[in-house]
Amino acid sequence: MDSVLPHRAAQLLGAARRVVILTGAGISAESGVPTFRDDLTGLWARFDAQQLATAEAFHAEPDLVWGWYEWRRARVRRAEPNSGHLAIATIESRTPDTTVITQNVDDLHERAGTRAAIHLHGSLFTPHCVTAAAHPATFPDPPDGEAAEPHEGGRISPPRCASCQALVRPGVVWFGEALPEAALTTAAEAATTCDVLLTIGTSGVVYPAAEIPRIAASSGATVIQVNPQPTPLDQIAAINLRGTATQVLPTLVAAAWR
Ligand code: BJW
Repeated sequence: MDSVLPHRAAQLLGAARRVVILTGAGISAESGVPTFRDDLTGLWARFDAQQLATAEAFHAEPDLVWGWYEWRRARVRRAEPNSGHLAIATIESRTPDTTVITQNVDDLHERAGTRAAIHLHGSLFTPHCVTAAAHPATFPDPPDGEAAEPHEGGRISPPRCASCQALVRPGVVWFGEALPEAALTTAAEAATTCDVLLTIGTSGVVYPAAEIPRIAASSGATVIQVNPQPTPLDQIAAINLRGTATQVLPTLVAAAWR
């Protein structure tokens, strides 16, 4: 991490009245939740996440796709928020006009104390049936413990909707599907009016989420990026902090409110 820019980033963050924080899979990586564009591990390495996360894949092979999501749901239940998630909750407590927007389908922001994260891509924990009515589905959590988890690469039949008997699908947004309208509108409005936007752990290649930092930059906000790797957002970020979420965020927050 550059030694001058973190100081400037901390000054800007500490002085900001309105903050937007956009997170991607990288914020949860150090909690043991794999990022989306890393290679899948073990048996899942035979598949491409971008191909599994589609309605077409679910309709063609519902057991395969549901099995993948059940495996991920169990893995997230076992994960704990990391110091990056906790630092974000601290920013909210210091700057009440903070909006946390996440592309993640896990619940680690909530478990770290974030009050109302906007989930642009839905949640692993809100399955619903495939019909237009989208009846919510409830079914038991998988049993606790790694040994009891759905096994990697395993196929599991999705349940049927209690109301209409249609297949139940994960409550996430797949490619080609519309994002929840209210969530997207609120996120875009917050980006238009913030002083500082922190973008953390996202590759910045999936739209319309990748538009959010661009909206903030073109509305006059300072964009600060936290990512160990370069991304297309480097060009619009005023400050690029090259490090992982747990390396950068606790230090940044401590320096902002020293
Ligand atoms: C660390 C780290 C550490 C690692 N610390 N950092 C404009 C242009 C081009 C295409 C489009 C466009 N507008 C729309 C599109 C099409 C498409 C799209 O964007 N395609 C592109 C890929 C080309 N978008 C859509 O289809 C969207 N829908 C849509 O536009 O609908 C229009 C419509 C309107 C009205 C009616 C109908 C339709 C939907 C997008 C949905 C995305 N869904 C997914 C799956 C969710 C469910 C699931 O999880 O299974 O969301 S795809 C996947 O990508 C997932 C993620 O949320 C999303 C973003 O990924 P993310 O979070 O950035 O993760 P990674 O893995 O890519 O990156 C991790 C980063 O972390 C890396 O940079 C690492 O370096 C970093 N990192 N360790 C900090 N410790």
